[in-house]
Amino acid sequence: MSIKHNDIVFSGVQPTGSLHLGNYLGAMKNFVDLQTKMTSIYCVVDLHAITVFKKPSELRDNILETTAGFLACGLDFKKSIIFNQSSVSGHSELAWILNCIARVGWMNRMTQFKEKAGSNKENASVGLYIYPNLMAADILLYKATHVPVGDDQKQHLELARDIAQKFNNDFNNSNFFPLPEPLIQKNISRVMSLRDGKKKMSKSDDSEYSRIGLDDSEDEIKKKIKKAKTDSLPIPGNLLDLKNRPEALNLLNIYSFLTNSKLENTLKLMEGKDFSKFKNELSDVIISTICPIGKKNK
Ligand code: AQP
Repeated sequence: MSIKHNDIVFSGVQPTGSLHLGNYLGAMKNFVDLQTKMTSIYCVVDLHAITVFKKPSELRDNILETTAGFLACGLDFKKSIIFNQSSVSGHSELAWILNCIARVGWMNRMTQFKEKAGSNKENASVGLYIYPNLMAADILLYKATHVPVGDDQKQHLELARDIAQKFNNDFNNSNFFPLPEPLIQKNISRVMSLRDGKKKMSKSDDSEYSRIGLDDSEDEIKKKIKKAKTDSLPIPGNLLDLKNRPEALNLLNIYSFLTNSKLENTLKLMEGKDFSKFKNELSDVIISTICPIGKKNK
């Protein structure tokens, strides 16, 4: 990536629960790397968190916990701007203007709304439906050029670009908003649930066993990895044989990313092993990455 002097990075994390391995590998790790390369703005996006009802006391605790998680992961307030979204009224003000730019047809294509609203769309909040416009406002308010996010946010980033482009066209000012570029980790863009390899790891999943929390103890990590869903087949030697084995692929992907090796090389190294042995090694590499963060957070 070539960096220009006026590049600005922006990203946000919802205070909806404790940060997990997916948040860290998909987003936070990139936040930390970028803070020494360009002007960096990171936000705890509490207005996004209230699109689904939250008890005010729980929300307050989660805002503090997410901010502490930012610092424990390595964000440094001397290098990055770190703040809470609702303390800057410009986010909501620009969101309203962008609500008038975005088209209903565009919103109807957003897959995350369909997933989060589930079968009871009529009962979902309007906020959940137009959440991507607030996300566009978060980014465009600072004229950010780069947005580090997990792969699940790619569609929302594309929408932010469409909104910026339409605004620039409507008001005859082709450079008013830059078109923000997503920065998505190449080798691990989406960490999946430990209980279901087709669902992403998520803070709001009912099962604690679906995710590794950044403040989990060594014992908790070992227990969760031991219980992680796999299948009865041993580890294959090539990528093709991982097809239709999403849980196996997820664990092998996490191991490869954390050991800085290509998935193909991990498969060569682990070929023929059964998952119980591999899981011990996986626990060890997760513990050595995650536990130092958890200790800083205490
Ligand atoms: N499983 C994941 N793999 C890779 N990246 C992920 N991110 C989230 N889950 C994964 C990235 O983390 C950043 C912050 O996400 P967020 O907490 O603001 O919202 P989210 O994507 O909705 O995350 P959750 O954990 O699923 O929260 P809930 O359960 O509250 O909806 C984003 O860059 C996201 O891509």
